[in-house]
Amino acid sequence: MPATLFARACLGEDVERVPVWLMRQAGRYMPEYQALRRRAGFLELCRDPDLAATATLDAVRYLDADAAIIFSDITLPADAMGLELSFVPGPRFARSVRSQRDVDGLATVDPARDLGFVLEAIRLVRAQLPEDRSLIGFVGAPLTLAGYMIEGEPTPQWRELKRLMYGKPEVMHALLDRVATVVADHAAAQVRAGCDVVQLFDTTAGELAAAELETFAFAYARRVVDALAPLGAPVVYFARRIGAHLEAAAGLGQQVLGLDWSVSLAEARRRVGDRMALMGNLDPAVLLTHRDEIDRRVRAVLSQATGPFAFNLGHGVLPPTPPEHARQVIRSVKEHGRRP
Ligand code: 1CP
Repeated sequence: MPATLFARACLGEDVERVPVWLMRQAGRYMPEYQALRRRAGFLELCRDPDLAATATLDAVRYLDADAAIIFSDITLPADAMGLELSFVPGPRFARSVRSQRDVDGLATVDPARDLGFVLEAIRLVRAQLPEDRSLIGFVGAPLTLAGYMIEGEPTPQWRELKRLMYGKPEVMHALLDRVATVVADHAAAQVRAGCDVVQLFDTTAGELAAAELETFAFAYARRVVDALAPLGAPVVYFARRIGAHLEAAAGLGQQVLGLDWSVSLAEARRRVGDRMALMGNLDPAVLLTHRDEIDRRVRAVLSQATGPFAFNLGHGVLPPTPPEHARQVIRSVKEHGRRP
């Protein structure tokens, strides 16, 4: 199968148009998704390959995006490790991990056995997705997934994560080591099942103090990138609020650095050099305005983007976004993102 527009941009090739997809493109802003959710809970959707494939395909078809992203969640591998996940409506684990005993009690994960529903959904999507669209597999980066496992649920300040990191660094490393193995295996299995690009979500990395980033975030993300390298699928490393550490965040061996709106693409390009592909970074709140404003802001992002680039939002589509506005982003990028 020839590489898609998005995969080629990820690999740093000159492409005829800037490719575009949207983080959380299969989510609550879409009426089709809301209809699926009336039939099934979020976890049921994730665990039913037919429904997960439908959610994935509905979004890419509605938007006419250059990539589909498999409908799943970063927290599922932690459920497979035995933490018992529920969504209420955000993720919550019945148990959290705060001691060496807790780490020792984590189950080992075989992706085919324990997360086979994700792999089956990938195969179903692949069978129906046009060949010129990418199918993106994803995992949480070790720090971000470990953060949820320590806290048990999303928290604003990640206090338990930091208490463990500063207070018992050896336990933190033991946990990150286990998580890195699980997410690397899961990501590799997604590529083997049919994904041609992998995204590593390190949403929480930007919360760490500068002195801790390399040791607790980047070193483990690099392990996942290294494990994927032999498979040949480009890897996007996405982090939030990482503007102060762009050079380091670009140095994980990945092909693409995904950015939020806290740093301009022009500055990012100056600091990471010409070769690394960038992805981002429109503020998703722009989609709450109106179509002319969206078009103007898309052009502003495009005008800053030199070198290998894929358009995205700086974080997920917000649930109150009018669906037509999400579609406007794609349309504007296709109209204004042609390159000579
Ligand atoms: O229907 C619902 O109420 C569930 C909403 C929802 C959806 C659609 C959640 C809950 N997760 C998802 C799917 C999801 N999650 C995708 C699917 C594909 C797509 O992008 O279309 C992806 C890539 C994720 C990744 C994810 N989940 C991240 C990393 C990226 C990010 O948004 O920061 C994180 C941190 C999660 C955890 C999570 N899942 C859901 C919630 C509410 C949370 C907590 C964090 C948050 O509020 O975003």
